[in-house]
Amino acid sequence: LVRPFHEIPGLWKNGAANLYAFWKQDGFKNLHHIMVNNFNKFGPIYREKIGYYDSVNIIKPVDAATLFRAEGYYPKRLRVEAWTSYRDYRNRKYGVLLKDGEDWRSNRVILNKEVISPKMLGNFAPLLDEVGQDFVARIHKKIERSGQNKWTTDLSQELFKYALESVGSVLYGERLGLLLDYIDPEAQHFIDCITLMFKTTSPMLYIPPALLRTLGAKVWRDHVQAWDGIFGQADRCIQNIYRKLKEPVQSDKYPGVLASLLMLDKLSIEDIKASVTELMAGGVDTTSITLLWTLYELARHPALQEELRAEVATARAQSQGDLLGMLKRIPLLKGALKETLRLHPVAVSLQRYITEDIAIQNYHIPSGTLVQLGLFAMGRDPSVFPRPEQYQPSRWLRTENNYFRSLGFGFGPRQCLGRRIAETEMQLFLIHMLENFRVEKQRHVEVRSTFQLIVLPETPIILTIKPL
Ligand code: HEM
Ligand code: 2DC
Repeated sequence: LVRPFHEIPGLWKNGAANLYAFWKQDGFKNLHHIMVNNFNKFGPIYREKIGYYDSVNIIKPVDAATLFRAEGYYPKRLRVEAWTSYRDYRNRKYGVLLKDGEDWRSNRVILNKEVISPKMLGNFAPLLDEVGQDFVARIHKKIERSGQNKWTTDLSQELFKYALESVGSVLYGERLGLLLDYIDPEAQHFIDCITLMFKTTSPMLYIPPALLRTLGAKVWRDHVQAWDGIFGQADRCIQNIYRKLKEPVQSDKYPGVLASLLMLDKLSIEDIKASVTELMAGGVDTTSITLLWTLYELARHPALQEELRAEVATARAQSQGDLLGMLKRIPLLKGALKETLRLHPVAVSLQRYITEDIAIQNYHIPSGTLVQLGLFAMGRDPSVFPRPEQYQPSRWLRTENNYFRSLGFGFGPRQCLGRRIAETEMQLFLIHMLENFRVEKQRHVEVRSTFQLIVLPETPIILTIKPL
């Protein structure tokens, strides 16, 4: 017997009161921890309304499977009003991240071929490999300059540059120059704007941006400034490529995602610009923070670090210079990245508006409901991952146990468009780092995380990098 929707446990009757309680618990920064507490309190399904944000929350892999079966032909996730409001305010088009329905689907199908198709890896990998090589050369230089044969630092700024240089080289087919000694201040400004954009988004998940705009609230003004900086820099990069395409000299080397889309001529220029801007902005904090967490875990697990180094050395030797061949021989390193995203997912949740009635945990859920899979909470649920507190990349090698558990990039046709770029970029980064350096950590204190739309380290992660 399936129980009715209104019997789902949770706090959903008074959105305003819940928003107040949420704010008192510092919820804007702790969404992921609050979700864990809610699952502990209410069980594997609960309903919640905070401000105007009303959802049903689930945590089990089988329930995730039910959710994604009901996502329909045009999967729709939670609309981030702050992001759409900015575009409406500045009269800019939505890219694939914010589009819905047929407009989303027709754009996404074309972008898939140029961005996430496995065929593109042969084009992307050499570009990303070069950036990885330049990164280790830069670190060697920093170590030399320190005069101590090691470098102790918070790597996050370096990783932001690495990530932007990587996504830039794939999108534009040329280097932005972020790993040089003197970098373009506008590129640095772009990086700062992305961080500010994410940070100012989270309060606006619960308080409508239209209201904040009317009130002239600082958070809205900062958000507009951040996106202005992002679009300004992306426009300059796009214009630059657009101008070059009009010149006659052309070579047969891969020209990058943007030039390929322009030459393909299947999307309008405005649509291309909108999605390329989203790809550029989406490609910085996501991969860099995941890499930072991975280095942190490797520093805390020296034996595992050596095991990975050995795997990489074998893969390098066996693949004999074939880059894609090498990437097929590093299952444990891929497991490490999955393990990082399990404990430190970029996205606290995955969400869909379901397009048919379903039953989850024996409750009826009507079509149209926003259902969220608590990704952060699932990664730490001991009934889903035995000994969840332990960082164990080898758990991913037993693929028979992985049913609806590896969801860091989302699922299905609406999953992360940057997934292949991100995976390749992160794998190559770790390969080069492991081949060149040992990463260590001073004191073994647990670094907590904070929610600024994405999950970030709450305090700086200080690592010591030593040449091998
Ligand atoms: C969407 C995670 C890196 C661009 C998403 C989603 C997740 C995600 C969970 C939502 C998927 C869903 O709803 O099923 C990640 C993680 C990354 C990463 C964990 C790295 C560790 C990137 C990069 C780019 C990117 C490097 C750009 C190059 C996008 C875009 C979407 C998206 C454009 C929206 C796709 C759509 O709505 O059709 N990402 N992402 N992401 N991501 Fe990523
Ligand atoms: C944040 O409750 C928490 O990949 C909300 O590269 C629900 C929610 C909705 C959409 C999610 C967002 C969360 C986290 C950040 C995500 C975003 C969809 C895409 C975005 C997961 C879970 C991200 C980081 C994109 C961002 C691209 C953008 C900068 C142009």
